Amino acid sequence: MGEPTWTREKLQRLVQREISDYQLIVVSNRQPYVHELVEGKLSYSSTAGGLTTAIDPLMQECGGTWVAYGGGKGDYYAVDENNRIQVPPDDPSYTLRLVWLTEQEEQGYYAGFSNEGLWPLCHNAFIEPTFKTSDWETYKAVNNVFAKQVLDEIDGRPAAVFTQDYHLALLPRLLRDADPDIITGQFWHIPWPTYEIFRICPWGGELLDGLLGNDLLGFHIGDHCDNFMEAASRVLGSQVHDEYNLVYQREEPTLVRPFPISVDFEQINLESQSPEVTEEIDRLLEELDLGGKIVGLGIDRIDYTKGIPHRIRAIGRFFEKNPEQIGKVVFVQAGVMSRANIHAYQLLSDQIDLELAAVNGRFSNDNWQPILYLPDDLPAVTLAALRRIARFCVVSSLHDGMNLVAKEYVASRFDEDGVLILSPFTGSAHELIDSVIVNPYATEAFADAILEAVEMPYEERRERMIRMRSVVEENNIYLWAARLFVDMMQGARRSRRPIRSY
Ligand code: GDG
Repeated sequence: MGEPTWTREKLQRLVQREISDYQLIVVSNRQPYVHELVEGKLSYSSTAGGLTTAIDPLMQECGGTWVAYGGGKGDYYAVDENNRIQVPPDDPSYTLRLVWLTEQEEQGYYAGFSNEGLWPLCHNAFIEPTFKTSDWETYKAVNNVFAKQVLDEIDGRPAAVFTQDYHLALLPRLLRDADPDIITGQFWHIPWPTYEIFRICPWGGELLDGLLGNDLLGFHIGDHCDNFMEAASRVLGSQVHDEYNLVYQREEPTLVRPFPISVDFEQINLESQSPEVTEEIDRLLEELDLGGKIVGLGIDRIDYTKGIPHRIRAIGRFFEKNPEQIGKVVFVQAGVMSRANIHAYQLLSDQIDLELAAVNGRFSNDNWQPILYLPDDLPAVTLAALRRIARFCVVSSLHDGMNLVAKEYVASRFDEDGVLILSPFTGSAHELIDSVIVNPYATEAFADAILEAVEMPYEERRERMIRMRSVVEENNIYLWAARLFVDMMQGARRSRRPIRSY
C-alpha cells in the first residue's frame, strides 16, 4: 500500500518544521496572476500552464514570496512601490514580486534562448533548436536581473530559494556566489535530453555549472536525472556518485532526484462536482450539440510537443476504419494558443488547420462534425465540464516531462468512469499504467486505441479509473512538495559538509 494521502494542512506543518527559519522564495519566469488594463479598469486572470497549476496551490498554503516576470499590460499599475502585490487578488495568502524586462530582453531570453533553443533541445519532437549568441547573452543578463531582485528580496536574511524551470538555469550559481548560505533548490519541468542531444548546445557547460549551484535539482523521472548526471560527468568532468544521486561540481554536491509532479486531487475532485460545472455541462451539451454522442477530449497548450496533428490523423483513420462510428463520436480539442510569435508555433497552427480541414472535410455531414476545435484560453469551469462530459481523454505528447492534463482528467472523474488514452513519452505514463497507452506516431494502433476507448465496457472503465484515481490521490501535489522540501533541506545540510566525509 502507498503512503497516507498528503493534505494541505500536513504540508503546512512540514514547511513550518523544516523551513520556518528561512524565508521561502519561489522564482519563475511566468507569474501566476497577470493584470490587464482595459479602458482604465484593472482586471486579473490566472495564467494557463503546468507550472502555475502545480505551484500556486502550494504557495497559497505555505506563504512566502514568488518572484516572476511581470508581462501583463496592467501589472505595473497593480503593484506597490516595491513591485509587490498580495495574491490571489481575491483572497491574498502570499506575496508576488514582479521583475520588469524590456521587450528586447524578453525576446532574447524568453522567446529566443529559452523557447527556440532549450525547449526543442529538451524535447524529442524533431524541431531543430536555434542557438543565437545574442540570445544567450540576453539569457545571461536576464538571469542576473532575476538574481539581483531575489537578493534584494532576501536582504541578507536566511532564505530558501526554489527556482522553476529552464528559463533560469544560471540563477542558482549566481545566488550561491553572492551568498553561499542561501539554500537553493530547482525543479526542471521539462525532460532532460540524452548526452548526444545535449551536447548540441554551445553553452552546455555553463548551463550545467549554473544548475549545479543548487543544493537540490529535481526532474520528473529517473531517466531525466540519469541524463543530467551523464551530461555533468561528460561535459564538465563533474564527479558523479550514482548510489547517492549526488553530483560534485567545484567540490560541492548537488542532490539530483526524481519528483513526479502532480495536481491537487481533492480540489479538482470537489470542483468538478459543483453546481456551476453541472450548469456548464448543460450549456456545452446544447451549444456544441453533444447530447447522446460519445465525446473524446484533448486539452493542450497548443505546442508541437503535444502531438496534436498526430491525434487528428489518428481520429481520421479511426472514422475511416470504423464508418459505423460516424455521427456517434465527437472529438473536442480545446486549449490555449501559446508562443505565437515563434515561427515553429505558426507552422504548427497552419498544420493543425490543414489536418482538421482534411478530417472534417472528409467525414462531416449536415448534422455532425467529427472534430470541434476550440483554441481559446477557456475558463476553468468550461475545462472541468468538458472533462466530465468526455468518455475518453487523449494525451498524445511526442515528449512531455509529466503532463498534468492526464492527471486532471483522472482527478475530475469522481463518477469513476472514463478512459485515458496516453502517450508512453509522457512522465504520467510511468504512473498511470491503467490508461490505454499508445505511441502517437503509430497511427494505426492509435486509431485502434480510440476504438478500444469507445467500446470499452463500463466495468472495465470503472476498474481502470478507480486504480488511476488512487494513484493520483496518493501521489498528489502536496506529496510532491513535501518530498522536494525535505530533500532540499537535506541537500543543503549535505552540501555544507566536506566531500571526504562521504
Ligand atoms: C510543463 C511541462 C509538466 C491548458 N489549456 C488551458 C489550460 N490548460 C492547463 C491544463 C494544465 C496545464 O494548462 C498544462 O499542463 P501540462 O502539464 O499538460 O503542460 P505544460 O504547460 O507544457 O507544462 C509538463 C508541467 O510543466 C508541470 O511540471 O507536466 O510536462 O511541459 O493544467 O489544464 N488552462 C486554462 N485554459 C486553457 O485553455 N485555464
